Amino acid sequence: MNSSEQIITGRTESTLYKAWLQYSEPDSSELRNLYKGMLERVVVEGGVSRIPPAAVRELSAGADTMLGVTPEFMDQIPTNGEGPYLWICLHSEENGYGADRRKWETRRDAYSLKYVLSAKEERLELIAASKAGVIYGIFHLLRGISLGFKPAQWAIEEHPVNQLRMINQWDNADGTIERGYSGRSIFYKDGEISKDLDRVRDYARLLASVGINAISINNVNVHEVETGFITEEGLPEVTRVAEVFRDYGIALFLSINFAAPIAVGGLDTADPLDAGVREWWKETSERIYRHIPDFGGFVVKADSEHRPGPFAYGRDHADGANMLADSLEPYGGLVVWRCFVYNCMQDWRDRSTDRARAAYDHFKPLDGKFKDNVLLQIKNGPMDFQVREPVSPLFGAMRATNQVIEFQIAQEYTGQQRHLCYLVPQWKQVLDFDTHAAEEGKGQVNRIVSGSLFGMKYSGAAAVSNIGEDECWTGHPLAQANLYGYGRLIWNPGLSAEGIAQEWAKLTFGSDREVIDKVTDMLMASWPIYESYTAPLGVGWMVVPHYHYGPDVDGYEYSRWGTYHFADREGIGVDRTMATGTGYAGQYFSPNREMYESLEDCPDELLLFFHHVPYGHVLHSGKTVIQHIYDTHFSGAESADGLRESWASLQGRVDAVRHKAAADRFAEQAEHAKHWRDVINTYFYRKSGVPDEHGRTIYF
Ligand code: GCW
Repeated sequence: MNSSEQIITGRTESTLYKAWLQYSEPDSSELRNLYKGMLERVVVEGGVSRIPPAAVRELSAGADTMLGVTPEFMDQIPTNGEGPYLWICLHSEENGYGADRRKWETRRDAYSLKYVLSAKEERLELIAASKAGVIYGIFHLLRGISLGFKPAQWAIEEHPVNQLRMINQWDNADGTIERGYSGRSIFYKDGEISKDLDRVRDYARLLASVGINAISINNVNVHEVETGFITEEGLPEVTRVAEVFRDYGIALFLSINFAAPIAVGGLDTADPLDAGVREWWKETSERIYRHIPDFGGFVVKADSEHRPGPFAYGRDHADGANMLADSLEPYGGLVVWRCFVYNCMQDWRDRSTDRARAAYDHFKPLDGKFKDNVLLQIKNGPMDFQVREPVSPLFGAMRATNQVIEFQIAQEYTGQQRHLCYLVPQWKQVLDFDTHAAEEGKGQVNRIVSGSLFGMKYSGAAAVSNIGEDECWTGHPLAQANLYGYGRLIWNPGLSAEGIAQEWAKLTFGSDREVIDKVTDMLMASWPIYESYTAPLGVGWMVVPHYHYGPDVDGYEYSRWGTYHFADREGIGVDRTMATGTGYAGQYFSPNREMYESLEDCPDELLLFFHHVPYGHVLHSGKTVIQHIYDTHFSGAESADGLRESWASLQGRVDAVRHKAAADRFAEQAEHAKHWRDVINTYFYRKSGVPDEHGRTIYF
């Protein structure tokens, strides 16, 4: 067995499985020779035992796969003076960043990579502030070699912008995954944690390679078996998973059931102010840390979509979160409390309730009431991961509360990994959005979630994963770009979506320029394409209820979920203005609130999120709303077919297995986009009676 086989513990041979860790060699023979020499001799200051075994394994596997060399690890600089070498130095606590640094300090994860050439020697230096930093540095080194970095490019000083860089699994113990589109869970089988965690280890490698440092391993809707993970019986199994992630510098979190004191604690209440309940959580945290000393903490969905929470006892979210935070505090644990709280039993006849308002209305009044180790996890938009939403107005509204942004890598409403929808441009747009919570140019969402704007103690991002047991992990082979891109973007929100796409394409498919360019273009075009043939102008929903794949324009119209478009024969859209609507626009800071309030200034792509307008309303683009709907749906379906053709043109340039896997998805997308086109166009033609200016086929 060679070292790369030891490390890729799952299916060794498949390009689908290896994702972006293919490790193809650099094109130029000069670079190959340089790096071969460098990776053959690795000097570790203080000895190889100082750096994490995962770093040693990754370096060995990467050097072997990419360059066919086996590194020799040494304690001392070679005295024979011959040839280049890699030098790794891990700062100790004393000469590093101080013994009392916080666990989630971004500087803790810092590293530098520098090329040094002198008369005496030639070496590449990796200096890291922590064990995790060594792992990140090694992955960066391997990535750079594979991307063909020249020596001069190694002048790198890195540390992440966000402390908490988290993944949320919505996996259930029965092996299903809520909103999972890539097969069954890699974590659970038959009601328990999988015996074989090899695949989980390979997942940890993928995550660490893009800088992820935290993972919650069970669904936020916590069912019976998972409620027991925090008991004496459950913890030994959870500990096995924690060990796998610990190796790669990733902290394990659990989603907990707020009613656990009743469900598994034998108490008759879960009231957060009850002394017995508080004591039970204290004992529970103590027990968890006995098994998992570096446990990250709890993720909590409470009083949301029928999950239990503090409301049942007349308490608020701060009471609930702070009780848990008290129990975790002695160990440095965190409570990640989700803000996805709204009335999911709404009456559609009631026009005064607006689901978009809910998170702000619930949480803003509690600003400053949460303990230091509580972080509020806020979905990027006020509704629920639609193809287009405004940014949640909660960002910036709370100045004294730790905040984490929540994205969904899983494409629940964006094609379920059967359609291509590269979401990094959407996330980037959200992070770049200026909330105007601070003076000109300083109120961007990314400054709020990084904690820098308000000087918060904890901060970061979390995202719902898109992986499962599929050979390619993500259903659609190109959906791997979303997982990769999430990690890269939250490590450094300054990166461009296009740069990330290019980097991913090259690492994944090798150095064929045509493949890289075409795949990058396809990724970059994919979100606008998906938007153009689905729900128009920010109105959202229009999907098959519960399932969320495919069009059903009125599917959520008369339901209890608070998700309406109000289309009638005159017009469409939700009036969320302060003047005549639900007042939601008023949750933003000026001048955003005025921009959204005004029919003239509201951006086209969000028009129907904020306003109810007649079909003849003229957009900034110069088109009427109805003609825009027809035009985008015709062109969107055509562009989806264009994606299929672009991919077909790469046949022979991408290996047959991956080509076929993605080609099947593109064929489905092209067909399904036509279905979307026709359902939406017909619906609006029937409602409005306005024909298409260009006389194209609309079925009626
Ligand atoms: O998007 C909705 C999903 C639910 C999910 C919920 C949430 C885990 O449809 O499946 O439940 O959001 O975020 O809690």
